[in-house]
Amino acid sequence: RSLDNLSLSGPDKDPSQNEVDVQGVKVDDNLIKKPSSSSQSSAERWKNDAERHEVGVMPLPPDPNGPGELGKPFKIENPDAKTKKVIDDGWQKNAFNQYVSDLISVHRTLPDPRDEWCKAPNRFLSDLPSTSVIICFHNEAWSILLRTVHSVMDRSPSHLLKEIILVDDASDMSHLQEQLESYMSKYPKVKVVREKERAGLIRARLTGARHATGQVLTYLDSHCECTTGWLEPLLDRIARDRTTVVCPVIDVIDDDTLEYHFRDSSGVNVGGFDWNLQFNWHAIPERERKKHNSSAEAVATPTMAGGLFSIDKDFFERLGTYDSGFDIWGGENLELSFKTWMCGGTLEIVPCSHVGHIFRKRSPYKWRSGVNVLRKNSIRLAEVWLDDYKKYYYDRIGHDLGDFGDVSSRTKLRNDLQCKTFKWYLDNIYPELFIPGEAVANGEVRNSWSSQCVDSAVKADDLHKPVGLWPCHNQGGNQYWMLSKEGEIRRDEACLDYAGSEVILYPCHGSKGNQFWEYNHQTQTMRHGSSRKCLAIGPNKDKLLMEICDPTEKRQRWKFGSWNSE
Ligand code: LR7
Ligand code: MN
Repeated sequence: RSLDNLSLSGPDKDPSQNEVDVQGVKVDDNLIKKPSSSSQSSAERWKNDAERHEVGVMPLPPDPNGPGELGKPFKIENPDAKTKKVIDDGWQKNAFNQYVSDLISVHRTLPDPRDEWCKAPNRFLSDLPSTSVIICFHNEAWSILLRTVHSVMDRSPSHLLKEIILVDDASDMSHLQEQLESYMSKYPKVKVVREKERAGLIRARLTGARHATGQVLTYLDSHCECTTGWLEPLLDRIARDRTTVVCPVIDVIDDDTLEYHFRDSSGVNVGGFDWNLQFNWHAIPERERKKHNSSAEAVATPTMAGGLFSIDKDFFERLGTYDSGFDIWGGENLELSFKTWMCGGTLEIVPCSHVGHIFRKRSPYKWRSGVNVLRKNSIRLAEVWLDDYKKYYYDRIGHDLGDFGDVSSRTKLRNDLQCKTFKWYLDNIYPELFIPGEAVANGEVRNSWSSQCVDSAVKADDLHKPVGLWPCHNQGGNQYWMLSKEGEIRRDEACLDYAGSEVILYPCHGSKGNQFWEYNHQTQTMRHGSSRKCLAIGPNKDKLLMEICDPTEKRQRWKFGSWNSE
């Protein structure tokens, strides 16, 4: 059998016709499973099907009763040793369960996630611009990439989908090198573009944009699934105003079972960021909620997550696309968010549009060695867009900027476009953000007797856990704290909190009580609000304690990095 006479049976074809999808090269016929016969359950059909994975992935034909259909979870129960090894390899390579993905049809069905509001007649303009969908990837799993592409083709109105541009960012996985063109040649709308050398996500996206012929660019990560009606609501917002940049609601596809978790309109979040220049999610603020009659209407968002959005091609160019000095990954989402708002546009999340994304817990691919790529990207971002506020980011990274390259052309762009200030952006678009300059004191919280500093990361995983201690290092990071006017000791949205047992990190609530700390400059003690006890370090210098205040006790003496003038 040669590859040429095998073709994929799309959803338009009758799945019962005995056609088998094979893209593996060294395929033994015995290993190819035929589409399900009614007597066999899908679970049985694929159980311990480890061999299939060793010969490369063959996309499965549609099967209404197959695993993962309707977005349901698929679990491999009690795999034998051989299968377990294949599962582990898949995790290792991709940081998600590739084995499970390989057993789910690349055309699997998903429920329609849309709010009734979205389905009203004439909800969207009838004359919408067409879009080029651009998907960049570096070493993406075959079945995951195909499912992304098919979900676009299967669920986008043909006249709105100008093309799909796959930008291969110098992958070395053999399925991507050897089988991509032959597979995609069956789909005239799909174009494959190759980077000769690793360009990084951001420059790969720019390559995609150069090849695009649609009026609107739509970017997706390479492990996504688009749901019914995802495209029209995005294009509608852009058709009404070319300077509106839009993101779908990003639903979670489970990294282990590939279950599709829908987020209904009431659970929609908007994007923010913290002073590490890291993106984060928030509930829609009241000021924005009040503007809408239905929770399905598009909402303004201060920032975008980065991977999934549509933008008018001309507007993207007017904004100077991305900073091509950004390497590999990161920072580009905030750059585009800030300049969209500051240079005359609007950024929105569109609850009628849902796209699933596999969130990974680690990055599976190689980064450049020897440079902190993300930090360098963020410094370029801060230099160009943050005005004086950049110092708050630099406080976090210990003011060590290193060589971040030349940003003069980006600064010129900002001046030429006469964009508004970052202060305008914070006051008008993101008033919820805590501004470190409004803190009473900031920097390290040092125990004067031991030279230990309060030290904790404040990621979601660190909340509700005891606050740590570490020798003071004077580099910001996990030792950077702020004493707010309200008496909180905080970093971003995490506050030191004491409820009678240990001093922990807790989301700031703004109502004093367990998060209220009162510093006494004379005695250097830090008295806690509700308990009236004082913060101390244990005699072994290894943990925080709360003790009856005693100004003669050296273990209760603390110093803040610096005090802001009042
Ligand atoms: O060198 C590279 N070349 C690439 O083409 C590195 C990565 N890539 C591709 C990669 O194959 C993937 O398709 O770039 C895409 C994004 O990388 P991921 O999926 O490893 O990272 P992520 O999902 O955490 O990425 C989020 O942040 C990135 C950097 O800022 C990009 O903006 C991603 O597009 C973005 N993803 C999303 O917004 C989806 C929702 C995640 C959240 C929050
Ligand atoms: Mn991703």
